[in-house]
Amino acid sequence: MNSRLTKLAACIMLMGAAQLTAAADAPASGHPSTSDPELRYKGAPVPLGAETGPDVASPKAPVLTAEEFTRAKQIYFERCAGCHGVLRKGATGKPLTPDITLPRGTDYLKVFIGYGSPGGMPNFGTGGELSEAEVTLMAKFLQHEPPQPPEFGMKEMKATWKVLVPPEKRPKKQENKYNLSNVFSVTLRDSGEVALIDGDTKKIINIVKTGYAVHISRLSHSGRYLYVIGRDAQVNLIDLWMKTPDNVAVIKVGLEARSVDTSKYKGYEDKYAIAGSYWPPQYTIMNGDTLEPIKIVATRGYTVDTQEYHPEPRVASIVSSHFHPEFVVNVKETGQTLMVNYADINNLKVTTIGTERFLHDGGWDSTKRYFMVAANQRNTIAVVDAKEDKLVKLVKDGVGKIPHPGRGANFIDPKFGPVWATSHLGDDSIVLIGTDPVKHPKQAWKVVRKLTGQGSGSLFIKTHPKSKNLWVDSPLNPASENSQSVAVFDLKNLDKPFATVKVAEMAGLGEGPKRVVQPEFNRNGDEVWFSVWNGKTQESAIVVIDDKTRKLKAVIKDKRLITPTGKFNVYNTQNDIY
Ligand code: DHE
Repeated sequence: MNSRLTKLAACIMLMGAAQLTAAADAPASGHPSTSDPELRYKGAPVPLGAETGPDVASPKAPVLTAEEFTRAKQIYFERCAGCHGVLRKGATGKPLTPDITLPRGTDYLKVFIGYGSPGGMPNFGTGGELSEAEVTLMAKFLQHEPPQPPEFGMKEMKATWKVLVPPEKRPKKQENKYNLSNVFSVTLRDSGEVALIDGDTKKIINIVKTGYAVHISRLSHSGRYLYVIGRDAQVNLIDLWMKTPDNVAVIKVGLEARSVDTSKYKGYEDKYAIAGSYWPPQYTIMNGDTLEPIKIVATRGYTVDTQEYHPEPRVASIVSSHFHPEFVVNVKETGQTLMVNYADINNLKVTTIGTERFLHDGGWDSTKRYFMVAANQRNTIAVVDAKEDKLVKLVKDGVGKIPHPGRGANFIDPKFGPVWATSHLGDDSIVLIGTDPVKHPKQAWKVVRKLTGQGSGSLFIKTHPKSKNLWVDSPLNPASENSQSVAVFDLKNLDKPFATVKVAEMAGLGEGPKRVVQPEFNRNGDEVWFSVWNGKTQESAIVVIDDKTRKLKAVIKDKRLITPTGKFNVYNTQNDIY
């Protein structure tokens, strides 16, 4: 960059990201003080192709050739959309629509992109991720109208839908000898597969092809069917009764997605599946055993607080109610929790509960009546009553920075009774929230205790009704001694500091980041499994710890275990045990 730009850079650095925000009425949380772990987490590529269009050349913006447009779109989806949104309306990052970017102009934007900002924007230029020409290209591109990816309706879904083994040709009973309740579905993030691992023998049963950058697995009520969703919105249905469990149906429900679940209410067991997508912003209800799409519902609408229209509110976590025939669908950018009643899909009843913006992940309390969902950029846990279909409380006091529970952890605090706990991406705290309004009304929906963990960058926390331990990971902590180990707390004595278990070291791997991620218990609750998540071309492993002794029990290594991350034990996932 030339000296004029360097001066401008210094000036903008001083002004900070607030300048970009001011005009835009951006989310109050915005970028300020975005930490390294957060950026690492949010900055993942969005699986939309450069062909996504159509392109709209804005007359006032700098001219771009068709080739430049294509290249810029690709860079945008790979590097920017995860934070700023596909339509640049602002998600966890600032809005970047032409009404904001055009008045700023190319030079200003070049500095921002090139040097980053104290508010959390990475320095794509000086950091070496983009060349100077690419920085200039992006600065110009951002002044044009955002190209909108195509919608994805019934016609498009049906074109991708395949029933590989029709229900009548499937096994009538379990045709293998596996103890299915102790099988684990392990996300192999960068190979677009899941590994089905026998929890008893620790042997791989099958490696099943799924969608791109596969994300989570969920179980049907019976435990027979496994549903897997990829970031490319591909849902795979795996029949665990087959001699070798494998895919029996597949569909794409959009262009980008993260969540899937199945109907669990009495009378509807295994009947429906639901998948939420990031793009288009919608959810799709499907037949449980074929994935045939039945109903698509858009989530575009108004934000809970300022009542502003949001064109791209993504569907985050989805869970299945045990109190009504309902799915609990959490819409991120608008902060609406939808109780979608599937009893009569043609006359769909949806109760819209205004909760808080930036809903992400969450789980049930131990009674499975209250859903605890993190509004992560608002440092809030929203508590939704699935029996009354009402918001109970927005827990804010005492919650740390960017709560990230996964599904959280339920246990009995010796002093305060039943609690649900979450760790945080943005700080080292673990907060315990009282969940028993009947016997412990004073503690209910309040942070009753704060534990101190290894550091920021935690994503998942776990215990089990039979365990006396609380396991907390910190895979995105900048220090490798923290990202490669986990903290374990004694549930009988929460005043005692945590013990460190050096999980990555136990795996005995070579080079690589070796992030230790997501504790998951086995069926009996006496083993806890961790992924040691290495680079795509490096060796990874699963480490199994004896929960009681906290000592190594087994290391599962196999060249097919490429980038293992989430693990989903059949029984615990099927029964919401965490
Ligand atoms: Fe996840 C759950 C979204 C990055 C591993 N992740 C979820 C859920 C959402 C979500 C909405 C809740 C699903 C539900 O319960 O229905 N995750 C996102 C993102 O948008 C984000 C931040 C960026 C992205 O580009 O995807 C993201 N997630 C990651 C990762 O980088 C992780 C650590 C590794 C990976 O496999 O990609 C990761 N996310 C997970 C896991 C769960 C999850 C393991 C399920 C946890 C559970 O116990 O249920």
